[in-house]
Amino acid sequence: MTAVLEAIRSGVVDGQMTLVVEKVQQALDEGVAADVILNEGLIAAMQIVGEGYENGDLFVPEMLVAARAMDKALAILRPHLAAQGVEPIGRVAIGTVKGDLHDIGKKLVSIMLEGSGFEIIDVGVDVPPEAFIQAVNERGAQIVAMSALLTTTMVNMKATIEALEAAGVRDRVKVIVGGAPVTKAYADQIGADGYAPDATAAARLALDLIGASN
Ligand code: B1M
Repeated sequence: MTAVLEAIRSGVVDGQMTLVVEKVQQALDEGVAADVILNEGLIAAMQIVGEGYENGDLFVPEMLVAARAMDKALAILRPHLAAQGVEPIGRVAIGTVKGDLHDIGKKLVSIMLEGSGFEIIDVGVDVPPEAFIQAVNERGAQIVAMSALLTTTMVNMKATIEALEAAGVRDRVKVIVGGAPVTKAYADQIGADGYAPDATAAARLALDLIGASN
């Protein structure tokens, strides 16, 4: 691995946003391909961060600063990736369900999904079922990803799945759910296709569901 890619990778792991932005620009100026920067720099870094979080070596604040650094780097890379014709491996509509305004976990999940190669349609917070249906029908989402942080709003995951069924699009999408009060048992009970306890696991689950995991 070249020095600049190593600097990007360790910079993201350490959450050094300014350094990462600088190094991503330097790598582009040196002619490193955007997809190489994405895969060997950013995605590799988020894998290290995700593993650290799962092992208990890193905590949410570290994940958030790493995610913020990755987010800034992706903003620089996005047009270059598009120009290179790097096709997304799938399209995910992600939102926090109706009545719920918490968005930090959703943002982390989005970044891990984007880092894994998915195109993200962020439908926001306090999202009614119709907005998820619209993202499937009009924007071709193959995965519907719902986040809920409140015991009072997680029921809206079930309502959204029912609405997807009523709209005749349930068979066309995989539904994944997560958030602090959500459990695997609850996901099974409401007929979701999968549950993930954290952002790293959500990205792995999405890859598995579309048959793209290695
Ligand atoms: Co609120 N809040 N909050 N809050 N808030 C909680 C969730 C709460 C547990 C605090 C507490 O009482 N201890 C509690 C919920 C109790 C319950 O229902 N079980 C609570 C409450 C009660 C409320 C209000 C009702 C308070 C009030 O107004 N009386 C209110 C509700 C507003 C609303 O949504 N309608 C409210 C408001 C807020 C703020 C706006 C102030 C703020 C949110 C700001 C924002 O998001 N922009 C806020 C915050 C910050 C929290 C806590 C402190 C932190 C949440 C967070 O961001 N965690 C939270 C207490 C806590 O969790 N310790 C709390 C960090 C984030 C990275 O974790 O979101 O869990 P998390 O995401 C994780 C996983 O859950 C998972 O991956 C993420 C990272 O790995 N995950 C998924 C999340 N979504 C996923 C989707 C997936 C897969 C995995 O697949 C699709």
